[in-house]
Amino acid sequence: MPANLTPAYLSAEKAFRAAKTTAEKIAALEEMYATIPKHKGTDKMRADIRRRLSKFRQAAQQAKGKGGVDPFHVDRHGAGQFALVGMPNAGKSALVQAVSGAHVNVAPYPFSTHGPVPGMMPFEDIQIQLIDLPPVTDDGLVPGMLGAVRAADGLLVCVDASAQNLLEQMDTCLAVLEARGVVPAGREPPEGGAAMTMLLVGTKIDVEPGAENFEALGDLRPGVLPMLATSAETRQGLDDLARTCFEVLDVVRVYSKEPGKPADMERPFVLARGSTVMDLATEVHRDLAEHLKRARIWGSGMYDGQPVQQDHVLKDQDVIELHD
Ligand SMILES: Nc1nc2c(ncn2[C@@H]2O[C@H](COP(=O)(O)OP(=O)(O)OP(=O)(O)O)[C@@H](O)[C@H]2O)c(=O)[nH]1
Ligand SMILES: [Mg+2]
Repeated sequence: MPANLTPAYLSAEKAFRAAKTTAEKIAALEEMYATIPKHKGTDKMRADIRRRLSKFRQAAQQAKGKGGVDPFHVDRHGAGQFALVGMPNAGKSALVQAVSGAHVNVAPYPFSTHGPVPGMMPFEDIQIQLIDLPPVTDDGLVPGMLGAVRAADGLLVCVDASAQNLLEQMDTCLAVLEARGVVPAGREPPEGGAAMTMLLVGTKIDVEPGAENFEALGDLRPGVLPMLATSAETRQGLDDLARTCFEVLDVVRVYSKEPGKPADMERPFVLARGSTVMDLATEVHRDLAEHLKRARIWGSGMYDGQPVQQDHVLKDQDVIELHD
């Protein structure tokens, strides 16, 4: 056994031995994997942790099929899902409340959020789901939280811009994520990890000198993550936040139209950028996709009602008339 195992690793291993439920075992193994020193001498141990993790994850998946519950699971709604990650008191809950009106627990003391709380953030004619989460600390994540983080389409890394330790907040969040295999998009994730879209959200810029601090952070670490300055109090930056979330989701809104009827402009279909007329038909109705004969488009760069092929790539806010 290599002699250089850290106290954090040993305590995770102890937690694993004490774990009773599969979820506890998974959480402990994730923690062991995050804290084990990474060098040749631990190759075998790391492979063993990965093997046990996949075994327990499989068991959890099967249990879920039989009606077991994951306390961190949130049903997906809307065009995409962003999870909020930040240190205690960063203003995560206040932000979710301000943009969505969700009933989250906003409190002047840290560790006020214990489980995931979803809220819907409107953007023009669609909604984007935000998930308020318990805080990240130097010790890591609440057991089970990593699953909610990885299930999201993107992360809002929240830092209290009005606090002195702004840089440390960001570094801690990114380090805790990276230790668990989650790195910002554009970087190579470790084996079994994931590269995720992340935005750095500065909160409380209404509190002096929050706005200034946040700008200074941008100068200090240029280009680490796209940055957005916000205030739940004055609502500064909240529209920008919604727009930016929409943009990084990389989706298009498409309105379907039945022949001879006006388009349904109330409820767009939301499809991944690059989707085609056929993808839309499949989304509208499987039968329609099977019997699709013709399609016409009203949209950018086309004349109104121009016929389009099934493999035509859709743009945001196109209107498509489908004929079966
Ligand atoms: N002035 C001002 N205060 C804010 C703002 N956002 C949050 N706060 C305050 O900061 C404190 C913490 O906010 P929360 O939203 O509960 O923080 P949190 O990140 O959810 O905290 P945990 O759940 O403990 O991780 C509360 O007293 C909020 O009222 C803001 O934009 N402006
Ligand atoms: Mg909270």
